[in-house]
Amino acid sequence: MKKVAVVISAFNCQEQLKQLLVNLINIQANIAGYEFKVIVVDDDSTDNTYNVGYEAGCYMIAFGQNQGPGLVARIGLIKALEFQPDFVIHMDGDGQHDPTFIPEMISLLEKGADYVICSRFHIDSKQNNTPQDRLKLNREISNRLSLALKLCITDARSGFFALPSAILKGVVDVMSVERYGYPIELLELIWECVWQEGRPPEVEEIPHPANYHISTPTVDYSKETPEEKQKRFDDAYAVLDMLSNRLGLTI
Ligand SMILES: Nc1nc2c(ncn2[C@@H]2O[C@H](COP(=O)(O)OP(=O)(O)OP(=O)(O)O)[C@@H](O)[C@H]2O)c(=O)[nH]1
Ligand SMILES: [Mg+2]
Repeated sequence: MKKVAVVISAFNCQEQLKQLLVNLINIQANIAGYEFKVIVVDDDSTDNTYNVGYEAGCYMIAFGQNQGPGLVARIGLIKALEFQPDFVIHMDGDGQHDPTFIPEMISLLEKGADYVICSRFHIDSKQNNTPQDRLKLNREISNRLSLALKLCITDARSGFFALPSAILKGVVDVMSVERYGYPIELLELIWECVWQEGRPPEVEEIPHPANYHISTPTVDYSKETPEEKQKRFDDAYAVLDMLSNRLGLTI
């Protein structure tokens, strides 16, 4: 039986996480031949997020203080490898990501993909209240990265992705982005890691709805302040700058 580790980054999203875990159990029951391990990384939530994961039987990681999205994801990915899975999937616990895409992700990995992204900005992705600033940010970041790396990516910031453990092992120790934008660095690290094997990376995207109609106690896109929006922009462009310096390229 093959093993899949699912890492869920969670921050103050008790209701969304509860529903996600119910949906995940149904999906697991319908995929034969895979054993799942679900790891929830709780970024010091002040609501019942920890207990929701614990009571559903997830492996729980918690901290005494808030770490930020990039660090939380990396800690979860490192822990996932300890369970010796064949594949690792990361998703957000805030309700933006739909686990019914997991079988398709696994199927693409089985066919040899090095990285599978559920893209919220694919031409076929349904937009649900997507703020204009997110469309602009993701379009620009994804276009610039695609040009520099000769890839065809529409959502370089997606936190819903899957990869083989063998690839993750080669990159997880050097992931350095602690805040937003960590998937941009992860994609570049995978690209480098695979090219070092002497072959072009196989990156696949699955169109996934852009769910910006959700709201949690900490995420409500309709009430987001200009400062909160700016944080996403600043973090993403800081990652592009760092990668440009690292690669000696203009991204
Ligand atoms: N907002 C926030 N999310 C966190 C934090 N730590 C972990 N997370 C998790 O990080 C995930 C991604 O956060 P989002 O704010 O949705 O960021 P994003 O998906 O990269 O970008 P958008 O959805 O376009 O805003 C969420 O599921 C959170 O549970 C934190 O300190 N703040
Ligand atoms: Mg999100």
